Amino acid sequence: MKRLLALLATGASVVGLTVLAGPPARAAAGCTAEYTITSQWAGGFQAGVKVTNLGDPVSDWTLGFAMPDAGQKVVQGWNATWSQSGSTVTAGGVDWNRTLATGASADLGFVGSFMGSNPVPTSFSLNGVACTGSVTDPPTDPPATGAPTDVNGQLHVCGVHLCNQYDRPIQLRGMSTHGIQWFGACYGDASLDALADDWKSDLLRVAMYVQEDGYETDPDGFTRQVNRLVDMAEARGMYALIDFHTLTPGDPNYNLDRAKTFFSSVAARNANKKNVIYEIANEPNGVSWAAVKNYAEQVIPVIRAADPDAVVIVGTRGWSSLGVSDGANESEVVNNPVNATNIMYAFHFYAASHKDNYRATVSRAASQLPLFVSEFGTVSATGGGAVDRASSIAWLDLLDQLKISYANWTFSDADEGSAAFKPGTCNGTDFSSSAVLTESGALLKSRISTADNFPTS
Ligand code: IDC
Repeated sequence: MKRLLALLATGASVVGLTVLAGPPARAAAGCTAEYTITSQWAGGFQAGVKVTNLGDPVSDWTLGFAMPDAGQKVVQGWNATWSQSGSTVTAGGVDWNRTLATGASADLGFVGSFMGSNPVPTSFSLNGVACTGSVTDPPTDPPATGAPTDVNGQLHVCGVHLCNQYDRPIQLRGMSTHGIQWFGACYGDASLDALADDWKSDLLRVAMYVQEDGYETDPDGFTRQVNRLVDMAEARGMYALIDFHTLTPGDPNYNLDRAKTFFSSVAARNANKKNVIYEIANEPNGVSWAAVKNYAEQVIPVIRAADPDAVVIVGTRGWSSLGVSDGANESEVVNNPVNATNIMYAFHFYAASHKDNYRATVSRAASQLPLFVSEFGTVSATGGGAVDRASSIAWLDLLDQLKISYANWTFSDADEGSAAFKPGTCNGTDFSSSAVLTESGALLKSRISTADNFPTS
């Protein structure tokens, strides 16, 4: 069952209303609702609502609001059970956000039909009590023109979001290389032109394996290759995510000295660039969060000493699953965060293997931790098998809704389902036609190449 999607036919009347217990009689109540139109097109729009409970904790909730025009309909919503009667919209909590502590928020969203001339709903209420505070108007900025790095400049973390030079949340959408020790032929001028110009990718993740014939075999050579790709991304206006691709062994401390050597070098060399983000450990596995945190707290100061203002991404337990693949969850990070600022936590998923419970974790964790999906696949966790379209789309919709940045595994012609190009493509010169794309590549290109929505003020 797709718990994230509550489908409503356009024009439906009340469907699936949850019966709700309101707050106890004299309980303090109150809320804020932040409404943001995340994108719009002819005939429709997508909106997010962040509702924050300002009153006593609630164990169940209903959000109500009025569409400004009864012609506006919720077509498909997520992270709540949605219904609509006339212009009145009702959203009820679902398993993973039903309980809201004082000060806690739930992020919901929906696709609506027909924008109308007045796009801002009114009369937000939580369990019948009117919400005060901000209702965010849709962004009035003209669509930003220019390359992603030109529009956004130096990035930083603000709250749980990745923010641009205007201190506004943004989402970066892009692709990860495969192991650069194997697929160098895929990262030349022509393929990166296609990534920037045709795919309109915002970022390139540079996956530098440490083992498996990677960095440990030739530190200087791999450092040069990474720097070359940083420059190629910069020349095309894309962010570059430098991924220290630890995988086996899973304890990043095994590579601590290598990490210090590598990051002190690349951070010094790229300190003045605005397009670099550092990812210090791809996928810790078979290791405790405490050990990962210890590693991070030794590597981050090395980066800061050379490049003080760059965003750093920290891998998480259980192959960067926030611990879920080890039977844990995000609370171990929430309760024991890395002692550093301007950092985000990695969350990785493979859509055919990781579904509702992983999405529920991300939905929950996203209001507490800055998350960056620095790697994900549309297939199984082996990197192969069939594309799981439904799960991939549910994931991508959720990431868009939450403004979580992502990089897809892989921008390569590897002979496996996760690769974007058909085998042999990187020996040729065509990286632009649809003929060279796999099913995964076609899906990702269609998602990444849509217009960005970067605020400019
Ligand atoms: C896979 C590659 C595959 C390679 C294998 C071992 O797709 O060609 O043989 O690594 O190096 C990850 C890892 C990523 C994996 C990917 C798919 O970060 O290195 O790539 N995956 O298995 N985590 C979950 C899945």
